[in-house]
Amino acid sequence: MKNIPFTFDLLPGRWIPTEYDSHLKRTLSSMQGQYQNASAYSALLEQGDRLLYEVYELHRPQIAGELLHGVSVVHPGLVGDEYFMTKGHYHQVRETGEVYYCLQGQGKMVMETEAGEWAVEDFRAGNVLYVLPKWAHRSVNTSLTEDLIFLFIYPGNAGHDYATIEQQGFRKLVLHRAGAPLVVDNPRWHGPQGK
Ligand code: PAN
Ligand code: ZN
Repeated sequence: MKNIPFTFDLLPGRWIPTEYDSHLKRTLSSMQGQYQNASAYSALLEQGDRLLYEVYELHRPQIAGELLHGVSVVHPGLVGDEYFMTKGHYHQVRETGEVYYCLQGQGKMVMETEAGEWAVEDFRAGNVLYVLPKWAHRSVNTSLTEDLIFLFIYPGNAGHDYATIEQQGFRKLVLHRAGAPLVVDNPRWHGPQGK
């Protein structure tokens, strides 16, 4: 971690920061229970623990005032008819938002709140997506051939709550139907009290 002002480059066509402190790789086995089609999930896992997405982060202190940032790459693929996607999370400190800037590819950001609202917005190269405070968010790559790549920036004190989504899932799923993404209700979604 640097303690003087610094720059790095994001180069079109490569889009991996020229400097980063950590490189996280998430594979299929870390998504147990998140895909609707459990038998498709098991069958794919038997063929190998596929790499679903990668996160390149620049480390900063995890305190209010700092801005944590980096680049994520969600690879293309399907589990049954559900696209490769990130785990998704709420921020531990609910009153913290996040800015996403799509560098390459296409996808959907699936979002919802604990108050019952939901939204699904497009990722397309060059667009900026603002995730409001209190909204859980998951990035879905809806291309079957190209990586979805984006820059993210969020407050240093945000923290991550993965457990809520691991337990209840998202209200909406994005499926590959008739050659295109389709947003449908998640039949297995249940709220905090099983609602
Ligand atoms: C992003 C995400 C990143 C990976 O940096 O953490 O894209 O997704 P998951 O955290 O859901 O695995 C972000 O939203 N940070 O707050
Ligand atoms: Zn986030």
